[in-house]
Amino acid sequence: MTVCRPKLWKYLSITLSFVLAAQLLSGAFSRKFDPLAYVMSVHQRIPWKIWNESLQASSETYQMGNGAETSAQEGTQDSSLLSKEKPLCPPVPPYLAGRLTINRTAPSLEELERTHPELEPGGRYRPAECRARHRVAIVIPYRDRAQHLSVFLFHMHPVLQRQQLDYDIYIIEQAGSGKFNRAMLMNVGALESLKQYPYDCFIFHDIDLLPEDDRNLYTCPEQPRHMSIAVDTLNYKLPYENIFGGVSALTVDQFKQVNGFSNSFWGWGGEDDDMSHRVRYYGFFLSRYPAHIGRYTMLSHNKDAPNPERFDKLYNGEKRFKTDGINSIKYKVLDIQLRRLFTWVHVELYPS
Ligand SMILES: *[C@@H]1O[C@H](CO)[C@@H](O)[C@H](O)[C@H]1NC(C)=O
Ligand SMILES: [Mn+2]
Repeated sequence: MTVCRPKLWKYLSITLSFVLAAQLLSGAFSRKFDPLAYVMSVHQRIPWKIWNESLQASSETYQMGNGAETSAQEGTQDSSLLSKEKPLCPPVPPYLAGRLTINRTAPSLEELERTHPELEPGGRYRPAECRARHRVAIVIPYRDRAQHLSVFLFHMHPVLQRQQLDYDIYIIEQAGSGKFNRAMLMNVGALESLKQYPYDCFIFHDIDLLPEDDRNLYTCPEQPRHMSIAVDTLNYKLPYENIFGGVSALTVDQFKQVNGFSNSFWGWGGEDDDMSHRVRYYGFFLSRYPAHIGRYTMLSHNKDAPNPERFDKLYNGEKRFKTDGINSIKYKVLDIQLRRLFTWVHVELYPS
């Protein structure tokens, strides 16, 4: 007995440590990987963190940092004379205001045009002081919302300019009085904007949503980014986890990989959830800024009748991802105008 006891302890401790190790390992593997939490913890916190730092940084440090960055970038980036003269813009713009007040009484479009001499024809803007890091097409599906248009432009141009983006706003207006097809209009906006300029990404934007915080950066996302997280009319709460409607950002490559939006959602609803499926089906995941940054005010309007077919379309959507999208869209551009504050695309949509 006395000889056995140390052996018994040895066996016991070995067995125990095996059990413990196995438990730890299985625990690590069985825990569900939550890509959203991952992005929030690693990538999406970065803008907020740098913002805190940039609050303390003076404009001199911003310029110094910038100069160093440019000299390293030169030669590898494009070699045009213009881009060599300008430093690359800082990762976090120094002009941000943080929380914004929403002004729902905008001047008329004519008046607004006079206050934006900095815009090139078609509403194009690039920062004068530096080379933008992101070329962004803001794509807005549109019909019968003249009262929202001026409020939106009044609010958005200053925000996007403080964010030092190379951007343009595309108002994609559906012709006729047939059922509205938001998703097709966004496909058209993406395709038509790329004919004009080599954008890096698209931000698909409902015209009735206004960001309440300019730290909500309209930059190109690493993973498809849902931006309208906390909307005032929804008590600033995310209604469900995989929502992708309202305001969302995709790079040109991501958009092409998922074949754009479905063309088969006529009437209100469903197309954004279909896009959410597409994005995850093709191996991307949804990213989001923190909820206190992704806040929006929604302008009021009469709600359209929901499309009763949307659930069926959603349910069998996966079968159509490869055949229903930018590779099958049918539309005709009736007019395209470079207006002072935006590029206007008037388009007729056809079922495909
Ligand atoms: C909202 O904008 C209008 C038009 O520019 C201006 O007259 C008004 O003072 C603004 N209201 C507030 C509360 O800032
Ligand atoms: Mn709406």
